[in-house]
Amino acid sequence: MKIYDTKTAPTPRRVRMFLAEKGIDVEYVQVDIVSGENLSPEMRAKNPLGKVPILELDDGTTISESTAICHYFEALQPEPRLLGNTPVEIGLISQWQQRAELYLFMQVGMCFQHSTGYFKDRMNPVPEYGKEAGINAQKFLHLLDKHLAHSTYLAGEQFSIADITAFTAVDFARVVKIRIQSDQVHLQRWYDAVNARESARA
Ligand SMILES: N[C@@H](CCC(=O)N[C@@H](CS)C(=O)NCC(=O)O)C(=O)O
Repeated sequence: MKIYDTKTAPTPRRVRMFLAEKGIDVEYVQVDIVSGENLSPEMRAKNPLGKVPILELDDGTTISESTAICHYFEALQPEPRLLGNTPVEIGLISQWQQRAELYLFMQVGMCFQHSTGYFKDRMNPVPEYGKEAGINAQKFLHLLDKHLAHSTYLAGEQFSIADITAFTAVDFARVVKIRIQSDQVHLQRWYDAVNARESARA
């Protein structure tokens, strides 16, 4: 199996970090998204949306969408569990994963794409939308800081996929000058703990 990856992009990093937590080694094939290699007919045959990451199995099956790839690997090798074990864990992790995805990761991504014009060769950037998305991301960081005052990780005492999604979003947010504020001490404590994990280097 192999994963089509872009080392500098935040979404594929989520999968690399997930696999590093599980100790799973996979062959990575680098795709140059700046030049649009991801939009070639060959890559669109693997993912019609023309996005990375893409997991390609030995029988040719392709799975894209980073969380779907993570679900595949959790089923293949359940331990250490990053999607939860008990019904309550699964529910809470899924809740925080979706919140981190929709209200943080996506907002940071929209802020980046619409305020920098990085992909202006393939989309129509709307700077006002980018600005609003950045404000939304900052609001969610504020909410997370309050939540993390009484929770070790996003979904409780257990590190999970939700932490990976939020952590990679916070790191990438620096590109658009969104940073953890000096008074967000609980968020900073959580960030430092996740950043100290070996998987954060993946
Ligand atoms: N929802 C998708 C998002 C994938 C995505 O947007 N990937 C970006 C890199 S972070 C990409 O391939 N961008 C290239 C482009 O839009 O042309 C996932 O979770 O995998």
